[in-house]
Amino acid sequence: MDYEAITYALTDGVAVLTLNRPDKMNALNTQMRAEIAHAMRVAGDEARVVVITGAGRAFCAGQDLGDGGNAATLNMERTLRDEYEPMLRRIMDCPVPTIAAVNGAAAGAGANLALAADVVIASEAASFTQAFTRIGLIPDAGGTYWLPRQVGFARAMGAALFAEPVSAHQAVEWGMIWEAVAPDAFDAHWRARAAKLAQGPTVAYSKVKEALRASGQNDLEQQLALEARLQGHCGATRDFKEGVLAFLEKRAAQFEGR
Ligand code: T3D
Repeated sequence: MDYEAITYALTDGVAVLTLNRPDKMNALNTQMRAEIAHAMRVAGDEARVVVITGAGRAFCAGQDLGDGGNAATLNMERTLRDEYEPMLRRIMDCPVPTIAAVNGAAAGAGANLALAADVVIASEAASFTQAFTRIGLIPDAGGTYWLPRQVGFARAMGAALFAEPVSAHQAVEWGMIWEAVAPDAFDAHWRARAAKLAQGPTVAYSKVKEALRASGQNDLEQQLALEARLQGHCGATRDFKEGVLAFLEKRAAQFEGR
């Protein structure tokens, strides 16, 4: 597939998917959603980590409000079901770690696209805005799922009702994202984070994701059973053997990702 609304590059196991409509603050249109879903599938097959970032000064301004005709004729239920959901599922179900490298404003569905990634690293220039009620909508693209789980009910409700930008530092403080980095160090920082994950025990990372994402639905008994099953799988990998050997030999492990 030739991409128009994103760019995609794979280097040393790191797939970088860049939202690439900078003149529209990387707002999501039908084309971009399809391309993200496609690129996530490709990356899940060939990369050891996937980074989603934005070109220009914004990460993503959410739905392209000029796309698909006027507001009165939009079928938002269909768009969310047939376009947003498949895109978000590709991100959440990706077998390798995903990083949202949020370079600037993340608004509406753009904020919630970032929250669908496993790790969110933000520039201090970034902000997260549940902009939806400003235009008479509710948070979508997973926002009503992620927010209360990540930041608690009171903050989720306040963020949704007031629709004010949440700074990168506040987002860290709230537990919404992993870290905020000075703008001049941001690029090198997320690249180093991605490189570290690309050289790590890929099978274990995939099972970490499976276990943590299942924990919201499971009771303790189910979760302990899941951990035992997944650990059994990890224990059979070459990376586990290498990890233990490297520890005993007091050297850095050389993980192969299998
Ligand atoms: O269809 C459905 O299924 C519904 C789904 C809805 C999901 C949603 O995401 S609803 C929420 C949509 N998003 C927003 O309401 C956010 C709108 N944008 C902003 O709040 C701001 O643009 C930003 C905070 C992202 C950035 O602000 P700033 O001051 O840095 O830039 P700007 O001047 O506002 O925008 C620059 C250009 O990008 C401008 O175009 P122009 O005047 O230079 O030609 C602006 O119109 C355009 N732009 C920004 N956001 C969008 C957009 N164009 C289309 N859609 C956008 N969402």
